Amino acid sequence: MKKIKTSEITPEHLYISRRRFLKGAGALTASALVLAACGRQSSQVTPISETPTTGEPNKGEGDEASLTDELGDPATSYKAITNYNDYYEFSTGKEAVARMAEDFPTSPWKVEVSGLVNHPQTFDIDDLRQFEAEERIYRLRCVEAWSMVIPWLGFPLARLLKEVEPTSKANYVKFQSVYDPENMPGQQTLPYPWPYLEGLRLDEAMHDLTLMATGLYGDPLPPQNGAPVRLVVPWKYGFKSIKAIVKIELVEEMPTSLWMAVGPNEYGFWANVNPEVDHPRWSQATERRIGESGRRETLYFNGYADEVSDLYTDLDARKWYY
Ligand SMILES: Nc1nc2c(c(=O)[nH]1)N[C@H]1C(S)=C(S)[C@@H](COP(=O)(O)O)O[C@H]1N2
Ligand SMILES: [Mo]
Repeated sequence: MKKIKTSEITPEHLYISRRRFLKGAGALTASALVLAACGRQSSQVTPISETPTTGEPNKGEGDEASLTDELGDPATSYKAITNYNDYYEFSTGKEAVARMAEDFPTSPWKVEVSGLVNHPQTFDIDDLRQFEAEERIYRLRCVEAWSMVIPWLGFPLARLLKEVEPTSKANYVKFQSVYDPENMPGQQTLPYPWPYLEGLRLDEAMHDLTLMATGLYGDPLPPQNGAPVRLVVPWKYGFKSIKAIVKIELVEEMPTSLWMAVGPNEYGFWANVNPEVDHPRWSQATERRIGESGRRETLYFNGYADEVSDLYTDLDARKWYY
């Protein structure tokens, strides 16, 4: 296997923005949620309770360049992040999702955490908002070879898992999205084994980069991006970052994700971004960064190799993907 150099560990502060938000981030209020669901005009944006040290998050056209990831690449515009979405519960049309998800009810909402844990617990979404939210500016690399830079607001999944205490038998974490065909037209029309399921190995789930995201650009997550809470695993292809989570289960065996059930040769369990392992139907060597012209080279582990490659010393390089 080709070993990735881990000599230069990226200090945490390079990928964690210095902007921190108060417990229960005041942004996540019912009124802000309503605004997020009613379309966005800058005059309507509810200010967050604690003003970020870098000033109000930039969501206006053209202002986003002031926000960058740790590689210096500008955050993708709020408009693109919220209007170009993969969310098959609504539609396969990326530009149709935002409108179709507009009225999707995300409150009340509960997340059940169960399985091989000492303290199973069902969290109300408001309880989850008590986990101190921080801003993480991550690259998102879709398996279809487009990418974005997204300023999430959220908390490391590890914090939640520590509260429920996985037992020694727990090897994997299984995530389940909401099943709500009445409000999700794709669940009626698309022939997939709903609900959307995903999984991580326990050490991947406990990694500090693995985020439970509740917000975007300092505001609550809009429905099309997975409100009220979704996973973000930035070194894996985007389909691992499951939206609208209602259940998290600690299990012994590797779970079968929706995409493994649908196309095991195309969308495997590991799905680590790897420019050297092509998708059976297209190259993964380069990608199209939304908002840019031309293509850019895809990075090993989507640019997070220094942080995560040690998790995979036992895995064959090809398995990074499959
Ligand atoms: N429940 C659910 N989660 C999902 C998906 C989906 O169709 N349903 N699509 C995935 C894919 S393929 C990608 S690339 C990302 C896109 O996230 P974004 O729309 O917030 O950019 O969400 C992932 N999470
Ligand atoms: Mo995707």
